[in-house]
Amino acid sequence: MRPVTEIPIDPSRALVHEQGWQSWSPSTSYSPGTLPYRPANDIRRIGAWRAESLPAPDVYRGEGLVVVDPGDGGPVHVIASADPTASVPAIDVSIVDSRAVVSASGEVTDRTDAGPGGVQGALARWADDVAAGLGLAAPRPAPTIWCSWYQYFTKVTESNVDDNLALMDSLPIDVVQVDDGYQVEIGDWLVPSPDFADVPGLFARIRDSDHRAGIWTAPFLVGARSAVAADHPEWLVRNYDGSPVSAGHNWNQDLYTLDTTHPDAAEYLAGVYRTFRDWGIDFHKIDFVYAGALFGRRYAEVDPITAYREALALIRDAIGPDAYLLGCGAPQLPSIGLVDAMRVSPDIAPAYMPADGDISMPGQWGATLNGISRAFQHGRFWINDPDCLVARPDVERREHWAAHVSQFGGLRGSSDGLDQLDEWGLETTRRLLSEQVPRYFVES
Ligand code: 9PG
Repeated sequence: MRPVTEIPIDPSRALVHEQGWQSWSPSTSYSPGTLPYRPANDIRRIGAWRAESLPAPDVYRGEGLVVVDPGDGGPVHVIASADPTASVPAIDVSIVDSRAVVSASGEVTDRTDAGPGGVQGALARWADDVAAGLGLAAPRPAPTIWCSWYQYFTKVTESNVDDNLALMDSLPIDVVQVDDGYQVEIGDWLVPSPDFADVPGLFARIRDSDHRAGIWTAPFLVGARSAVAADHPEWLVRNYDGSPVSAGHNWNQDLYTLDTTHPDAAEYLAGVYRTFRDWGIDFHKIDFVYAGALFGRRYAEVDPITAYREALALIRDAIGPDAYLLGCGAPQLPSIGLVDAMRVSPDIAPAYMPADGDISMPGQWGATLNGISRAFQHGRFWINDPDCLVARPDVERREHWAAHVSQFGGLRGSSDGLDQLDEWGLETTRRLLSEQVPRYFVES
């Protein structure tokens, strides 16, 4: 780490803001003395944190971006990667007496901002400049969606989707998005699970019912059990000892990374999305995409963030310019300019707090913190997705979650089994999907 600056602060009023690496990574502002959220174990770190090691527990770390509000009336400092879409240095802030001591692992800029709105106002003005520098157009408005995940999870069946299709006539839903569970394995996207007799037929029925068709994939993950892993070991990103790079562990298996710089792997992935396009799918939730930016040895000698951005361009090319692209589990800054919408939070859950206190895991508390902290991104980099509304009676404190979605939801989605909704749930779903979404959540 190299020294960047030392900022005098009033420790009783100062705030330090950490930007987390990807959608699920904790991202919030802290008062000095409050310990920042950290991963519960090393396997979680692989997905949620960029850096290969973490600083001491009382050191704040942003990935590519931190903000220090000194709390003494002086200007707010936005300390960010000098080139946010190309490199994401770790930026650490230690509080030493009445100073914030900032260091970074790469080149950063220290921008002082005396404008209104505190941390979020300063971030909004920084984001305006980043977007202008890249020549970004205003994001296109998001469609409303129904998503299968938060009711059925991986147990979803073809008839679950049909049953919900039959119940949505009174709701303003544009896209029916089938989430994880239609496929037999992670990586084998065109092989259906036994619970889906006819995947293209299902998407045809979705379209016949006057909805757009949406699908979930995790394009850069290869499950250890998949046919892709067995048939094409040469398509995996490798460590320098030759072992496959770990992209984490989920679905009871180890996860590896598809090397999209390998021409055959790239052709395979493009073929998957061209097939989906032939099936009439024009909404894509691409998930766990942090995997495409992991460190490792690739076929082409490009840095991981370049590999990631080229892989997103490859997907965009295959899905077509008009398809709507939602990033999830996605590195935030390296995705700027490449997605229409971005999940800015960990997963919502019926439970308010995550089971083990790791707020990168499902729960409303972490989702709410991130949705607030990343409000400045909305309208500048993309449309913010705070995660779906869940409004059925077994959702803890459901009024709070609905209020959050109403205030910070750019992409509006419903993810209940519609037969589970009582009158409040149905009314709230209808209202939140109908609301006009503002261009910005934070004015600059
Ligand atoms: C499908 C889901 C849903 C959801 C996504 C993502 O192991 N993990 O750390 C972990 C984190 C998030 C997660 C799953 C596992 O959820 O955010 O909306 O699409 O995948 O599997």
